[in-house]
Amino acid sequence: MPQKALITGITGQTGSFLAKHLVRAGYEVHGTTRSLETTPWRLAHLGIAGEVQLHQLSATDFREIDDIIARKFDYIFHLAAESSVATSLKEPTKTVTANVTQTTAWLEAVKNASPDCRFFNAVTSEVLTASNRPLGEGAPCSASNPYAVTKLASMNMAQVFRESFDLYVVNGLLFNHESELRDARFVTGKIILNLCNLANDTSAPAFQLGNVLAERDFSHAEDFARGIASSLNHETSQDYVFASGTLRSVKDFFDVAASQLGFDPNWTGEGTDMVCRDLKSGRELVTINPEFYRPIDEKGKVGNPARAQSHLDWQPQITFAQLIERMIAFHMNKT
Ligand code: F7E
Repeated sequence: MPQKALITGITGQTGSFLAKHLVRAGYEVHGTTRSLETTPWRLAHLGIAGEVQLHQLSATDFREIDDIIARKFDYIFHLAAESSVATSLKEPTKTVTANVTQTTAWLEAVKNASPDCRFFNAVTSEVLTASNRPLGEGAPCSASNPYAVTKLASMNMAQVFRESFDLYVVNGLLFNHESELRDARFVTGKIILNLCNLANDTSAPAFQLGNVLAERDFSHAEDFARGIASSLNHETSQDYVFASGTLRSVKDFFDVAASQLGFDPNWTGEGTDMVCRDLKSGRELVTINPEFYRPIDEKGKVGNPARAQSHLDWQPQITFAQLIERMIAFHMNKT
């Protein structure tokens, strides 16, 4: 009998890579999605749309969870969430429902109906307090936006269920993970989409970014999918940080992408007057719009994935440059 896994949010970026990993490893893979009508384009792109069983689950009403969990899974990977910080600032109440209420509903269902099922909860580096040191699992926590507040609550809830009810529950503290399946709500997807347009269309106007000096610890989501899968196969359940261990600015990401596309990016000005031009053509590539700044954009944080490396034998395999190459290849082949 194959192992049965359920991925909530299977049609998202990380859910899709995880589904592919589990399908290839021989699992029977199920997933929840908000709508069965929209085409799961990421699953189709990865060639596994026909190999997973989808179940509809609303983002606000979780009564269907009892029916879904009655199918008895060995593993549940809970990835469904409102994952954009910018959206959480506009819709905090919806974000609480999607991220806190939904996680609690799943934990409660596991406890009541399927206590042997192993449960992974996707958390975020946003809950870790910035420090000059690389951040591991025991690092102090705090939150500076609604998304982080909800993820901190969801992590605490999962820990309470693990400790109070003896459940196998893992929180994954995921630093930024990007890929060719990233959409333009996130800065990497936005940069690649717009730079590819500029490369394909010499009359395309410059685009706008916010705080390009913000720093993040970027990885490829496919690397995280392998780690997430392994985290439910360890002897004991505990939390894991997944990260590359290297800090880069948004500007670094932009510069590498622009160079890979044949531009020669050159930045001038400061703050919101920063502009990047292509030195070869003199063309303006990007300007800054304060509208895309966050009320609080924390200092860069770098992750320490030592526990995942030693317990799960996990290592990221895709470099920063390869991540960007894959994103560009995907967009250039589409256009
Ligand atoms: O912002 C800056 C922005 O929205 C990255 C999610 O997966 O990782 C992700 O959250 C940085 C921020 O991702 C624009 O101010 C500049 O400093 O791509 P982002 P995020 O907020 O880091 C964490 C770990 C998660 O858990 C989340 O789910 O880029 N930035 N200019 C911009 N950001 C956006 N979106 N758009 C801009 O134009």
